Amino acid sequence: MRIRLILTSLVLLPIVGSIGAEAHAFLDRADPRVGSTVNTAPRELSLSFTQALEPAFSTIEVTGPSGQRVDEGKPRIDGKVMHVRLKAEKPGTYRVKWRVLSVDTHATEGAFSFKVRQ
Ligand SMILES: [Cu+2]
Repeated sequence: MRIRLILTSLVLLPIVGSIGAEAHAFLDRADPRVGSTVNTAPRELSLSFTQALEPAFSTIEVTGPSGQRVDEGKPRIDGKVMHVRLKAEKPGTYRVKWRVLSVDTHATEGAFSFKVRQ
């Protein structure tokens, strides 16, 4: 009986785990879009997540073509959306690294890039 209970919980664990994973804050869309090429250097970046964020524990780092940080000031968080102002920089590849805490207290992180056309 006891062994059977343990076995049952082992089988159930991965299922519970995957249900929890769906509730995390994952990146839903970004503006500029993930992997896109835009004509002019954006003055603001916004990331939309699948869940509301905890502003105090959600961070973003954006580096420009020269490798310097171009995010300016603290990100503004409005529910599921994070906005950050960007310093104008030259054309090239911009890299975005985000780490957020959703209201369900789960942390997620990710990175992507976009390009500004020459
Ligand atoms: Cu979660």
